[in-house]
Amino acid sequence: MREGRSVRLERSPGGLVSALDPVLRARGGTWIGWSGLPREETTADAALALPDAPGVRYVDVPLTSHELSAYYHGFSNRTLWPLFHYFVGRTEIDGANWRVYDRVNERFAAATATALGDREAMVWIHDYQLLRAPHHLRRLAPQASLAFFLHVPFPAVDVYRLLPWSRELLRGMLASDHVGFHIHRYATNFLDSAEELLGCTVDRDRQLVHFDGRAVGVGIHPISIDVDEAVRLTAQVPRQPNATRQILGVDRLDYTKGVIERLDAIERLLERYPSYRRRIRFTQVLVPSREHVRTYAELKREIDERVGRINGRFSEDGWTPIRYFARSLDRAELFAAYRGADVALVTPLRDGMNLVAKEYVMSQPEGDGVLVLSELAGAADELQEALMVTPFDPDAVATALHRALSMPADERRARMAALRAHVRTHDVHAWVEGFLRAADVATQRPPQAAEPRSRAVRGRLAPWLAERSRVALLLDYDGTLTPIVDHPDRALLSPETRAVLEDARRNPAVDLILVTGRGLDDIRAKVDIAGITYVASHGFEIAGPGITWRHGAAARWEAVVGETAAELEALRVAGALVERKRYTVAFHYRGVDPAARSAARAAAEAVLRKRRLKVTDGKLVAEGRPPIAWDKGSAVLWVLAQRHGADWPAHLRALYIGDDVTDEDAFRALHGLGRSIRVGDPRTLAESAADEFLPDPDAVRDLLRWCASGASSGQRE
Ligand code: GDG
Repeated sequence: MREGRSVRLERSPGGLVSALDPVLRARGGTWIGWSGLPREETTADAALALPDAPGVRYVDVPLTSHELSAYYHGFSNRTLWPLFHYFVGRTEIDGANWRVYDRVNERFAAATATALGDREAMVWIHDYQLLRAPHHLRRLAPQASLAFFLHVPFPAVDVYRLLPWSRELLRGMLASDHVGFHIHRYATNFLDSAEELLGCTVDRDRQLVHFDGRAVGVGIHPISIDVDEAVRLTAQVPRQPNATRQILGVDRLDYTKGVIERLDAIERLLERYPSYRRRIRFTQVLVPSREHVRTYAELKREIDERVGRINGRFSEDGWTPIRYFARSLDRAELFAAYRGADVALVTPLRDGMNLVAKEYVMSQPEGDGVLVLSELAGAADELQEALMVTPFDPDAVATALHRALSMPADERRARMAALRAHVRTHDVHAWVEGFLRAADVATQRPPQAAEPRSRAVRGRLAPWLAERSRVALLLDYDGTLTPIVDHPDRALLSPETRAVLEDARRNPAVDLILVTGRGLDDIRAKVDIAGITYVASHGFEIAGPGITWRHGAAARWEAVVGETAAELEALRVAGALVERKRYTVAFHYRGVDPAARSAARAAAEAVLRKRRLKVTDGKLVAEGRPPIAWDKGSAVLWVLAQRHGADWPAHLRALYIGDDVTDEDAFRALHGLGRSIRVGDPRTLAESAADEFLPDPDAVRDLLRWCASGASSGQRE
């Protein structure tokens, strides 16, 4: 809340805050979030505190209005929210919003890393606005244990995969040690997605996903309410018998909550059962929410009109069927409304959990109220004694309402007693404890070694490889077959890797192709194994059995490249190394003092650009190459067609392994045609088109040994 230009803390409505606030107060901790106001309108306060919660620190992550609109109103609320609730038609796809979302998630992770320092604390990340935060935080604070809870549904894989960024978001969540959902169905959907979209090995008995060398726990933790608060607030309300039977709906303004459909059901009830006229009243509390999103303003207008129309149609002297509060009530007023309701109508079209249903149950100590509940709310899994309805059908809801209003007292009390017993023993404290216990177990699980990682990749590749009799292994050199070292001359094959390559070379079912940014003479001298094909100089020169080829246009740049190399050398940057190749020139700044690296890189880039060379960044190397639309991807497709015919995919599998951004061109070119593996840690890579990941050159060698030995016989694991 604004107070002048500073921020005053205020409790906001909504399930999450209602659930966590009491817990954080009881245990102490730091709450990291956004204040609710754009950065431009506030002065920054490092950490805030509430007078009645001295043990809790609140850290504000400021967001500009642009970020707010792209990250929060945009990607969170117009992309993820509708899709996760199965409103596919309302889902907006906008790459710019996605990029801001990821960046803001990174900022939340950075603020968390700062708050953590080097403490090994647990970080509990909440909800769909922060799906990428675990990914960034694992990199920034590797010592922390990360737990994630999703408050909304996780949709079925066929819906989830409509998102162009489904894989990045999954990787984001899987960077956690433990991921929690409200109900079994969401957890199953998540496991299905990890398996299908990322090819993860999933252990369904133990609810584990093997990802990135770790086993990520997946748990079912249905959120609940502060039962003590509910009991206390209920006790403050005197019980008054109602002359008019009261029906109540309480929702945040949202199309997922089914308010329009609910109003239709009320109308249907009054049409079909005229005897209820003058005898019932429906009260709808609608808490304002997301008013900046256009569709919410439209929904509000539609609800206003619908209430007006129904009241206009049925009102009689001294009686209107619908009472409507389009505002937030305070907690006491809210519980007074619950307490006085004979029927609670909780009919979301889709809802992660729905806490209103549980609050209503705890407001009925005499057990006389009836809960009508949508079977599409997560709460339906637990609150099975409610009257279940399918919320899209106003007739069915009207029928259920009639049944609720005419239900005998014995049935009402039996149902309510069972519901109350469940909620009383499954309150928010039980939720937090259950979640934290599961997260602790997940954190203590030992990490998996690199060897099983290559085994998992092998397991996924085996059936695919088995479908063809031959395989082309397309291998990058530096960082893939050899570790990255200080000087390119010192990057040599280990005897083990050399032996594996020689074995592969001898296997007639394997075609070995090396793909490198190095010049042809250089790579040939380093590898020196007869019968290998070399795609050198980023594809500008290719040679091997039966092929000697150079890119014609590239040859015309040789002189420019030479002059550029001389100019880079003339910069005389201490510690830098200029590697002059035939068609490209590389400026290595690994040896430069870290503080001076970015200036050194900028100076080199300026020279390269002046010469009109295309600049690509590798691992502490900036490379200039001719501005020709030809890269490792185009070269690889060309060489495969040369060696195996234009129809090569019909009889050959192509497997590309690389570690660098320039390899991404090949990953993209081969996408769907072959498979690709990127060497590195997917948590620290911005984006990759690779199908699989391996941690380091040792794991690559391990995989190659398996390919080299089994390819001809087809006897793979
Ligand atoms: C998300 C998921 C999931 C309501 N009106 C007032 C008011 N409230 C409080 C209620 C309740 C909370 O807001 C609403 O919780 P819900 O669970 O119904 O819904 P979402 O806000 O959509 O929350 C949901 C939840 O996260 C928790 O995981 O259940 O599925 O969508 O606690 O009491 N509070 C006050 N005045 C009101 O007028 N003070």
